[in-house]
Amino acid sequence: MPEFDKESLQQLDASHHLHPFTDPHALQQKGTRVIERGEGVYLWDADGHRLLDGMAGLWCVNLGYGREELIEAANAQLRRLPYYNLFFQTTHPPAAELAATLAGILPGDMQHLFFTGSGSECNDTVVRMVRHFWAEQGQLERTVIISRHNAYHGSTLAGASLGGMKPMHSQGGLPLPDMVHIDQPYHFDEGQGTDPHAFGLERARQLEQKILELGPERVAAFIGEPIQGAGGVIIPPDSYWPEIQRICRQYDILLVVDEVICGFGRTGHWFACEHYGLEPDLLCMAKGITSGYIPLGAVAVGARVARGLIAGGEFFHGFTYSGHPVACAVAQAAIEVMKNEHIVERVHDDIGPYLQRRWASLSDHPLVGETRGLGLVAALELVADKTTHARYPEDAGAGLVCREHSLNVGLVMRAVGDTMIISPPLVITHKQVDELVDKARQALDLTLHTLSNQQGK
Ligand code: PXG
Repeated sequence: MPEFDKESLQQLDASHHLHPFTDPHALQQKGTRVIERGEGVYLWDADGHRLLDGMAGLWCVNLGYGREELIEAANAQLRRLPYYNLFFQTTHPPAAELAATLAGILPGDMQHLFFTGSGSECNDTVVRMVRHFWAEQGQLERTVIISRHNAYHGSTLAGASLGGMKPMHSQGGLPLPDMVHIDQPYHFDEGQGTDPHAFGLERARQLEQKILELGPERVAAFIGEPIQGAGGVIIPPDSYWPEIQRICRQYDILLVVDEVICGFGRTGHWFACEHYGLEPDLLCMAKGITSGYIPLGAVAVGARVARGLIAGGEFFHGFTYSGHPVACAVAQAAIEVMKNEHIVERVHDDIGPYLQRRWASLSDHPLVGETRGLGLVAALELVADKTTHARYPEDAGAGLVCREHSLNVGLVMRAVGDTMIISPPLVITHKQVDELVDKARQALDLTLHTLSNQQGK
């Protein structure tokens, strides 16, 4: 049992801790859930309840909890060199070796890495990098970055601005100048009744319209998550990404893919741009790079931009913890485990298709309007009417009701509005997938019951 008293811990937390993305009033009323330990794909809370972690922490604990290889790598590096910086013509073995390892698994011509501490820092780095790149090419006007509504690119000023989350923009006067948004390729919510292929093309061609509206000479880059994660696991129609790539090439706009969630095996490839056949100029990664055990991010830079940056002299940018040796050592160990255990192949050929087949079986449930997924990420849409796909009224809070029931039956499943999403550790077994899907169905049954009672009142 835990070596702390749950109530006093909650009290300390309530008195002193400001939580990320949390309504403090709701938190005060309900109290915090205290997560105490993890093993494999399971978590235990302070009351001893076991939860199947269907979200791999926050889309990151891809190798599950308690991996000795990662813990040992951190310990060994902490003893040898717990910190040194990479500024002023210095390097250390973990950073140099990890850069080379990443260059070996990255697709296309991405052979250079810039290390950061998080996904948000990656996206801030991208903004500074692409503007610096174009300035060095003599194209000082190319400063605009085009993104999508409902994208998530982090919480720093540039990350939140590139992101397309309206509630985030409404706090603090965002987005920053020269960051603009086009519509997302969310067929279920925004393309009902249309052909998905045509819808994908229409959404991609909004990029072309925006470029022409702004003037191609003003546009530096387009950024997108291959699959939008925090926005609700939005998987674009197959026509979408090739058209985006075509438009970027035609107007000489840099293509940036944010693989903070999709990278490191989530979709059955090292990086999801391989699934979509994309050849990005820049690629952001974080989360799964260390399996979430310790913070680390990296921006991979393709040959053209790398050449420009190297020719451009000093880039006045960097973080104290860029390429932190302990984080790099853990990432190296995580990648080794992934290679030794053929995790990417397993997601592609075995456990990914199995999860998708089992997840799709939920589509017969009266509450489910659609199931979708790829590899080990999946979503389902909660609807009031299976035929028309009409949603429940917003104040019914269907997604939150379902999330609550899911936790109560022992499954961490997240709600984005009325979309339920999962992104379990990549090491999940077939039996655990069965458990996940069974628990999701129980949660759906209980949700239907709650919502029917609510409506009856
Ligand atoms: N890009 C993407 C695609 C992300 O998903 C970030 C950047 C920012 O990474 P950092 O490491 O700075 O958090 C993310 C982060 C959610 C949720 O509610 C998702 C993220 C973060 C917090 C909450 O699903 N993704």
